[in-house]
Amino acid sequence: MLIHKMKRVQGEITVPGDKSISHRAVMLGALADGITHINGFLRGADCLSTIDCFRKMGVRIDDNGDSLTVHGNGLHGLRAPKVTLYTGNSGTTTRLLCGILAGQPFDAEITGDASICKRPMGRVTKPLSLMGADIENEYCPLIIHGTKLHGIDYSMTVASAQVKTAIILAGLYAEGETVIHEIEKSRDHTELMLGAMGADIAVDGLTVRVGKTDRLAPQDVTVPGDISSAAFFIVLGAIMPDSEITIKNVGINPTRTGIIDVMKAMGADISVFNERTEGGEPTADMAVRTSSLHGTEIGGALIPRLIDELPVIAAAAVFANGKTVIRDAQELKIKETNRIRAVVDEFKKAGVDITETDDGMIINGGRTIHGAEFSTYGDHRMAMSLAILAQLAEGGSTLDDASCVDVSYPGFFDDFYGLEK
Ligand code: SPQ
Repeated sequence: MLIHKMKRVQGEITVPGDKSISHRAVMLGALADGITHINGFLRGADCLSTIDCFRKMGVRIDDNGDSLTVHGNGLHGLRAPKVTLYTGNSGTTTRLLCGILAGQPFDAEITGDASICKRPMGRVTKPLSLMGADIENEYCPLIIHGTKLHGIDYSMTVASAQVKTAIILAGLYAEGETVIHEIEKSRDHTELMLGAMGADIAVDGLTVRVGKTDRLAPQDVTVPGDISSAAFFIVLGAIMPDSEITIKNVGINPTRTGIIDVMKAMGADISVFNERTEGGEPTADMAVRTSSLHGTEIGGALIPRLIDELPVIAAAAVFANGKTVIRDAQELKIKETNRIRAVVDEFKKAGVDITETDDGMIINGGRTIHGAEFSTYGDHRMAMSLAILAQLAEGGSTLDDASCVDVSYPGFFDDFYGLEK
């Protein structure tokens, strides 16, 4: 795909629903006693994989166009799937399903696409096995022999919401209390949703406690726009000349807003307004204007708050004066692709002064770059980040495969080019 270069961008957009919240709304709705209506659900390929897996376990899910209706079977109402559960490209579906399936009275097999089959599942299967789970393999296909579980006191070794959530979900079925200690605070959508549904769950700083739960009360969910999708427009609006973009209805859960903190630290002109709470999640509108950016340092507790935004933040750093250092981001190596290697290799093609490090990258920004023939590695976030990088490159650029944006943002290029003025 040829990337069209825009002169300036102006206007208002609404990004699709939050991917993490959409997954959780379907999963927890399926386990609730009764009906859950989900508004603003993300119809991206990953969330459609989640729907498909639960339908295969006997859960009725109706797509009404503007909303989704999940007819929950209750915590003990899932049925043994007759076929392998296929999770596509979705790490969230794969890992969270492990937590749910570990305590069921049936066996199930899970697998996904080529990228999923390379992503480590041991980070989830190991703590689950401490709870008594019986799971074959550390890479997909996983064979889960459902069994009785017991609570554990577990100190996490990685900052990961997927690992935390898998243990929490298994904890709903486990005898006794399950206690999880996080290294850094990761996204807490599961805890918020389960709390609202009456689960036995309590959060104290970095510690989450879950007790065996008999019943989840259905709660209608309004999914806010995904800040990980808004991130592309936050960076675009800041780097393009004579530009201003308003992004409506974006989730601003503090476990997700690292992108705003970092872009502001780099000098971006961003305002966040109309702050409100929708469906238990903080939500707001935001506006971003052409900005003069400078380099920054990103690491530590900030990383889980912006992990998925690092490729596009790297693009912002290319157009910022001075040096940007990203550290403590080794988790990027096990995403849809190795996002450290992919960013470094692709940005180098455009002449960016960028160096790969063990846990991140160093970018010397503010220099002229040129267009290139970019590879997306089938990674949605790489495709969208490269489309933004190419905007200020001299000459044309192409993407080898842009269709992967459908994983989290179907219609991305329509919204993107719709802002051209
Ligand atoms: O679902 P998947 O494929 O893992 O998606 C990604 C993404 O870029 O969309 C990561 F590749 O987001 C993860 C995120 O990185 C979604 C997620 C969640 O919903 O719980 C948590 C993060 O992963 P992790 O491993 O840090 O918990």
